[in-house]
Amino acid sequence: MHILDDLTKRGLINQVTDEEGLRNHLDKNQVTLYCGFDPTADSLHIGHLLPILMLKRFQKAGHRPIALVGGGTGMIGDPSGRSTERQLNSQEVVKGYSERIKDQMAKILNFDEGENAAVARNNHEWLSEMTIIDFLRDTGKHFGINYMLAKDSVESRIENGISYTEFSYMILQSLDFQKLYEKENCTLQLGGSDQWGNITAGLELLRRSAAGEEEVEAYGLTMPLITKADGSKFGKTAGGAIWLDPEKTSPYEFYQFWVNVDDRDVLKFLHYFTFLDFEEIEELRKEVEEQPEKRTAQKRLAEEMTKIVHDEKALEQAQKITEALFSGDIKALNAEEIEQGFKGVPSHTVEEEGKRLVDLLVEAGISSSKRQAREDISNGAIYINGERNQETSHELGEADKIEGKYTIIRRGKKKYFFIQYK
Ligand code: 545
Repeated sequence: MHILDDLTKRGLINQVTDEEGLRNHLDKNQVTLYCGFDPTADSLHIGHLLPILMLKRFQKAGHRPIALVGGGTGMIGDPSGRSTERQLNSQEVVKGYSERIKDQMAKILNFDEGENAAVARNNHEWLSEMTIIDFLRDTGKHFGINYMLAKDSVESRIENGISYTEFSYMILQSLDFQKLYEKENCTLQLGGSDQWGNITAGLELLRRSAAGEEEVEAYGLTMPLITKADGSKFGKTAGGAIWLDPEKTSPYEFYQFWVNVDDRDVLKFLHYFTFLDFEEIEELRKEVEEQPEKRTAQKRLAEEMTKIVHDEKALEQAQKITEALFSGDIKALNAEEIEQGFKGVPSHTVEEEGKRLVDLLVEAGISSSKRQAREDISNGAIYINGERNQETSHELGEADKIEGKYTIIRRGKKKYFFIQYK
């Protein structure tokens, strides 16, 4: 299937500057394409996955993706899709973020193999070298003020105010396209729908600066904004954003995010985010219709996503934690798995050795009083690392610690508490 037909069928195309032209162009050439990511945070989150996977889809189809980190543009700030001026970060902060983001992309894209290996670029390389005089004479001349004022990103900010800094941003992104077009023969830029204005500004610069000298063939393509059936924002949970960095969102939490996707969204997300073929997605559609309670489609989505962003091992671990939490068999987990699985549950630190269980239950807020604690224990409501303990005189010892570090107390069916030691 033609890559554009595949993308259309998956619902991944929002706008293309010239679909027929791009189709022919892709048929005739190994196309070099790019998408840019400004280092505005120390990690990408799942909202950035779609464009990275899009680059990968083109790579799988034989084309050559460039992942551009905006070490230069990240110093300026894109006004697109924002109602207020950005806070500027220092050069060191932007540099640190840039490296981390590049490493994250390298985990998903193939940077080192084959003739169409993905390429990493950082626009700090050329933007930082440019002089203000060259910028205004060679590039600024091609941008009419009326054209710039009519862009959504600027127009929507006129009332609340926009600095000259952010106003100039589209010219910098355009310069990148020009640079990559000239140096890397890059002829396609991708982005989310918020990037349409910047992408078309770049195409405009390519044409104007070439004026008459050559026929410029280059294209822009944007992806849709990800929406959810319940109207809430995609990728945000009560605990915040779902990050790609395993230190910020553990692979278990990441896996769980996808397992919990609404039935009404799961097919769309399978199309958007996975490389599963349409036949398999069709099978999963039947599962959602016939046996939604099994969550087969969600589990498949969670599996694919955890493998793509983390790895096979992280997936197995996430599944193991899920299983242990479901069956209550906490002893099956090691300390690191305990950390992943119980992040966010109420926690308590025990200061001294030989603590009595009754006292711990009260101190940790598990039972409301000593009397209640004794009752909970003798009633069989208290579990230590998944095993019921009905001994009211029990003292916590080494045998109750997982790898000498943690104890998981459960009260009733599923109220968990995380105990650490000093
Ligand atoms: C810079 C220089 C270029 C081309 C593009 C850029 C970046 C672009 C932009 N993109 C967004 C972004 O978000 C922060 C990511 C890292 C924490 O601002 N001007 O950098 C997002 N982008 C991916 C998609 C997007 C967009 O990285 O395009 O739509 C989100 O899905 O918002 O030469």
